[in-house]
Amino acid sequence: MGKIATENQQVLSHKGLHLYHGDISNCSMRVRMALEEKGLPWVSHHLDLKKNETRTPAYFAVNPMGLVPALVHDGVLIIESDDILEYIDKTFAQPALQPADQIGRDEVHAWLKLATSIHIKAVKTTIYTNKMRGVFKHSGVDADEYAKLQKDPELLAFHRISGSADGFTPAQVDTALKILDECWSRAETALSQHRWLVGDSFSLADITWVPLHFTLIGANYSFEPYPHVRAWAEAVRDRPSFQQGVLKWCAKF
Ligand SMILES: N[C@@H](CCC(=O)N[C@@H](CS)C(=O)NCC(=O)O)C(=O)O
Repeated sequence: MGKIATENQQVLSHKGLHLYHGDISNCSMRVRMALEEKGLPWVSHHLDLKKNETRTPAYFAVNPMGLVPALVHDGVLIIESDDILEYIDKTFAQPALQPADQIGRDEVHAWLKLATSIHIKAVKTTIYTNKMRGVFKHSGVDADEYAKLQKDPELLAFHRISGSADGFTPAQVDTALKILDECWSRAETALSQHRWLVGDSFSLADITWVPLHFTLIGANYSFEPYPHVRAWAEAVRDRPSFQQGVLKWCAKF
C-alpha cells in the first residue's frame, strides 16, 4: 500500500521519523532493524499487542488496517512493512540495503513480497495457534468493537477464527506449515549458494526474513532441516541492528 493519505492531525504534525510499532511484532522488528542499519533516529510510538492497544479507534485513525508497523516521515504516512522498508532504503540511500543491479533488486523485492503474501495464511496462523492462544483475551465485546473498526475482510475473518474457542482447524494449521516449509526450503537453497538471501550483501531480504525466523522459533516451528538458515540467523544475531531492532524490544519471543 505504501504512502497513504491521512487527515489525522497528529500524524500530519510529526516531524522526522515516527514509528508506530509493537515489541513482539515481526513486521515491526524489520522496520526497526532497517532504521538501525541506516543509523536513523526515530520517535517511538509503542503499542502493546497483548493489551489490544492496536484495536482502538485512535489507532485505526493512524493505520486504517489496525496493524503495526506504520511509519510517518515528516507527516507522510506509510503502511505495510515491505513498502516501509523500500521507502527507507530509497529515501536514505546509505548504507544501501539492496544490490545496485536491477536483477538483484528484483530478487530482494520478490523476497519481500513473498513474506507479505504468506503473512496471514502461514505466519500469523502458526503464531496465533502455537504461541498466542489464550494470550490475547478478546472478549465478545472486543470482537464486536473490532468488527466495527476492521474493514479488511481477510483480517476480520482471521481474528474471528483465532479468537474463537476452537481456533484454526488442523487442516488450516497444516497448510500454514506446508507454506512455511516451502519458503524455508527456498531460503535454505539460496543460503547454500551465497552468504545472504540475495548474493553476498546483507539486504532488505535478510531484514525481512530474520524476524520471521526469530518469532517462528518461539512458535515451535522447527528449523532442524535447514542448517544454512540456522547459520545465517546466527550471523545476523551479531549485527547491532538485530540487537537494537529485535532483542532490545523482545529478548525472547
Ligand atoms: N502486511 C502487514 C502485516 C502487519 C501485521 O500483521 N502486523 C501485526 C504484527 S506483526 C499486527 O499488527 N497484528 C495485530 C492484528 O492483527 O490485529 C505488514 O507487513 O506490515
